[in-house]
Amino acid sequence: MARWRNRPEGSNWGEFGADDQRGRMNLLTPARRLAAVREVREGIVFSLSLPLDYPGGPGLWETRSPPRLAATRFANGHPAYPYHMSQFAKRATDVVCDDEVTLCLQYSTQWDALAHCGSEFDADGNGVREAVFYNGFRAGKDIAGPDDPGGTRAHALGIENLARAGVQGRGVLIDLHSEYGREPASVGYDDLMRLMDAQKVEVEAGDFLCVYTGFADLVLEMNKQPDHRVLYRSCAGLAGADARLQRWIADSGLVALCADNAAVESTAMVDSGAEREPLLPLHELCLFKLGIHLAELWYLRELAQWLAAHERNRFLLTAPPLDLPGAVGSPVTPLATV
Ligand code: UVW
Repeated sequence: MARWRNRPEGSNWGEFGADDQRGRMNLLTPARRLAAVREVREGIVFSLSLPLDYPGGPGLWETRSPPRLAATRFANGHPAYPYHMSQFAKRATDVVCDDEVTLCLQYSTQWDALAHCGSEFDADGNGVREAVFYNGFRAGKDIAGPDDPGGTRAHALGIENLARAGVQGRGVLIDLHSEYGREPASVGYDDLMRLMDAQKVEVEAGDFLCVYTGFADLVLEMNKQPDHRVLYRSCAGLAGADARLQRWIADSGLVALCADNAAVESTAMVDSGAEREPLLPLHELCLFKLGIHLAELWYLRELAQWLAAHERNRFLLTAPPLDLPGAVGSPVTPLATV
């Protein structure tokens, strides 16, 4: 049975197949990967991750807390940290440590899976809005919460779909920090096009657009004592509610938007006068309507500086998430090779 009768206006549901769970990653073809590899000229690599215990303290979203490491334990409760192999084989000299982590998957440098954000939308055309995700997958059944049968798990649209798509392609960097510094700015279509023109940035189908705002640099400077009031009034974000920006994202063929800020888009809610509307319109457009993955809190400063100094803005990006079936996000250690 079809999963939906109505699809949201401006969405591409069904266009990559009725059961598609990869979204725009379908545009990341072998030809696009070869084009990405051709951007490697120096063999210099940049790690685009923050240490995963940043920002430090309570996360930028209330529900996210820093990673907690602990020793794994034997059945008798003894910690395996360190354990002397001589306990098992008298002559052995090995000393081994084993640990585990409680990790909020979107606390720090991360990918959002398509299961991360859906919307209240009447997909079955019965006049009632239900919680639904990209390509019509349903909350409660396909994306199950703690009170649903079997417990919390994205049975569809989980991060494993991105991991298995092979996240390696051409990154293209736009530098908003050079224009706005740390002033809060909501960057709409006109400003983005002006800056892309000035920086000679061209985005083609299959590209990963990386947005450098300086936000993660500020996070690092706060040295694990993040001042949320300052952070939420600093640096640029995309103006997610700008209809022309939305159209450009839809038409550009980009496969992902990756930023060094907390949400890619600016988080001040825009009131259009509609009775109901999304708080995060770019999340709605990308994750829910178009199957475009979002990535946040990447560390882009050194890459941005190197690219600017060499009058370049393209590179090979390698950024697979964890293949953790059923998760709605993942930490990532992206690499840019120039
Ligand atoms: C939310 O949208 C709540 O989180 P993120 O910006 O990490 O995707």
